[in-house]
Amino acid sequence: MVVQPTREDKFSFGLWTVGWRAVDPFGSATRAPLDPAEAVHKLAGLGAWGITFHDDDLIPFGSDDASREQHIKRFRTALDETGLVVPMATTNLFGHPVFKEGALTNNDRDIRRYALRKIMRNVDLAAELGASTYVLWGGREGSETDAGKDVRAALDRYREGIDTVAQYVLDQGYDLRLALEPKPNEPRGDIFLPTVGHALAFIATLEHHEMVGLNPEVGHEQMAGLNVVHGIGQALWQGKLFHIDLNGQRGPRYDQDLIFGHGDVLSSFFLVDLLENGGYEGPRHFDYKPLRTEDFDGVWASAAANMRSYLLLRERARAFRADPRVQEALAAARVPALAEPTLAEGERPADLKADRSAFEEFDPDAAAERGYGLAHLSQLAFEHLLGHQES
Ligand code: GLT
Ligand code: MN
Ligand code: MN
Repeated sequence: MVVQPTREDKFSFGLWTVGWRAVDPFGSATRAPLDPAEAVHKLAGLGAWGITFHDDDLIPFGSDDASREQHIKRFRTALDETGLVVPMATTNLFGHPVFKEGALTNNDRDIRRYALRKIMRNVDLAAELGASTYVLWGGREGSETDAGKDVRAALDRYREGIDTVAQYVLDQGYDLRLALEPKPNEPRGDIFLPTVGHALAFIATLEHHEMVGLNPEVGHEQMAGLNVVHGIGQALWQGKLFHIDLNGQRGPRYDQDLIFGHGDVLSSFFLVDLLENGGYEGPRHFDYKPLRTEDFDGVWASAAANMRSYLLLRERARAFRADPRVQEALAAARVPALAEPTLAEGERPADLKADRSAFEEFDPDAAAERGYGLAHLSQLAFEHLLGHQES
């Protein structure tokens, strides 16, 4: 099988991913800056479909209006030359020291107002470039000490901030939806909206909740020790999977941003299976960091690797679903039966109470003897993942 991504696969990359210069808390950059126009050309050449950016990735912080226009123009030209699209954009609300205590939840009101203006300016650019999703990752929204932050007031301000951005989008008539990205920690000791679940609960309180969803990141859920397939499954179930950041992570530790598939492989397999069969039609966006050891050849090899991982996992997931032994095992485990409502149509609680077969005549000990065959089923998944099919 030849593994070659195409535009139809909807693979996209953040400018900050391939452009990461590999500065870490212990060492300086190992790579030179990457020209955004070159990133566009290289990614298009590898078969990617889209590119995303923070305002400051494209236009260095503090640029005057004339050079801002120049940067945008160069980028636009590269997009036109390659046909790459901009499906999503976001704001850097974490890099500059002004955001050290937060952006939308900073204790200082003037900084919160500045953060909103910074978002609004890049929302304009996102709309101009045709983006349909605007991501908000609150990396600096949080604290290291519980003494210095009133959590309830912070959530009031967070809600006010998101409501204000949503209102701005509506007032401008932009065709944009907002996607919040949860993360448990790093760079803050503890970040607000740490998981998919926290973010979903928060969104329900928003004025324009219908236009706000999620951009979950694989590694961020795993940093919290959670099952990312369940988190993303719930986001899908609630109609809130607006976008996704695919990458790899090895359990609860610092944010590794590994190549997709290079963390928990089995979980990546089930995640691809879910995305492909769960009705998600948005971008397959990679938010990873090329290893610090790599030169630019390694950067492009790693960008290609993300797409290859996805395509290979998709292939394996398809083979898994198509295998008659798997279908048999799924039926034996009664997986399809879970789709059947527990109560009959029109059945009331009183009817259930009157159904003697459900309780008085039900034999729990006999029912407890049924096996589900999950050892067999999960081994079939594992073997398909390894490319093995019993002949
Ligand atoms: C930052 C973070 C990512 C977010 C980006 C969006 S920036 O690199 O680690 O997870 O998706 O702001
Ligand atoms: Mn990350
Ligand atoms: Mn991310």
